[in-house]
Amino acid sequence: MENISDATRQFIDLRRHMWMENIEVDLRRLIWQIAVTGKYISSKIQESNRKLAGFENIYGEEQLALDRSSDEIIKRQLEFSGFVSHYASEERESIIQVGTGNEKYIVTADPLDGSSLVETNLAIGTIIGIHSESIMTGGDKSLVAAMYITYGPLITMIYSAGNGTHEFVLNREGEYVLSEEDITLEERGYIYSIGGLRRDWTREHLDYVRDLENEGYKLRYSGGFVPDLNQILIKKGGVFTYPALKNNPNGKLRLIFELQPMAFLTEQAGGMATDGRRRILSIQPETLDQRCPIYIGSTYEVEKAKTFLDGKTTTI
Ligand code: AFP
Repeated sequence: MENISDATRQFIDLRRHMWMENIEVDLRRLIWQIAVTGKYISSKIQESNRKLAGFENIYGEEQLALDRSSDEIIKRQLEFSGFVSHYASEERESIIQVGTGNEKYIVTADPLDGSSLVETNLAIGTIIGIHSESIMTGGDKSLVAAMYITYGPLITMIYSAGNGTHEFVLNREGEYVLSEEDITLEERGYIYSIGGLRRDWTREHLDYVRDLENEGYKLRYSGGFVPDLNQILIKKGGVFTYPALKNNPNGKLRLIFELQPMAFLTEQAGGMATDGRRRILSIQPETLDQRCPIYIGSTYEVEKAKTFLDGKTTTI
């Protein structure tokens, strides 16, 4: 969309922006319906008690009541959507039918990523993928849109339907208004956000991190994928990585629920997302809960990782 003045920009809400972007009407409505769940989930976070729910999610992790209630909020919204046939959630063992089964879209969600941070009052988020076909075919084939909602000092929502990545902020009136259009990463940045324990890193990854440190990169890591990547998008550069570990070659983050949507948004912002070698969106999932190493952010840092992981570059 042609450059718009800041004065005009603040009056462009999410629905108007998607209309101006000529996004297909059912997809516009679905993105808006999902964005609205951010308000309900935010209310849950505000009122949440600090007790654990006492039940486990399918990965055997103790989960907060918030994970479950956030998942239920999204599921209920999708059941009444009219555009969604199936829903797959990080909090559920299998994909579930939420419509008649003939609707246009399949939605994936990490309903509340970083929920272990709630008690520390750090920012957390919801990650959404919107697919037009089976979610087991790979992001390049199935993903038509992606979004995340960040619950921080402000509630912000970033979406892409394949024509750039755009940020909205939830205002006092409860409307998502455009705050940044066509987010575009620089070729490189100066932030690195690195997960996993140093002692568990491979030699190649350790050499990569040391090289970034020698170049003066600043460490920014909160333990929440959504705010940690959001910082890189909003600061226009840098890299987030949760690598393959010595004792866990697939790392920690989930390909379908976390990495595919974030890779879609980052590529739409001119960045890259790989497992160290392959584009995330080119990887065909083998299982619903498949984990995958991730290097995501501006091109310089992600391409640099590949040279280290291929053993072509080392720090002597
Ligand atoms: P939780 O959802 O269990 O808090 O995990 C958050 C997360 O999946 C992702 O958001 C972070 O980037 C990553 O785990 C942090 O993992 P570490 O705690 O091992 O650093």
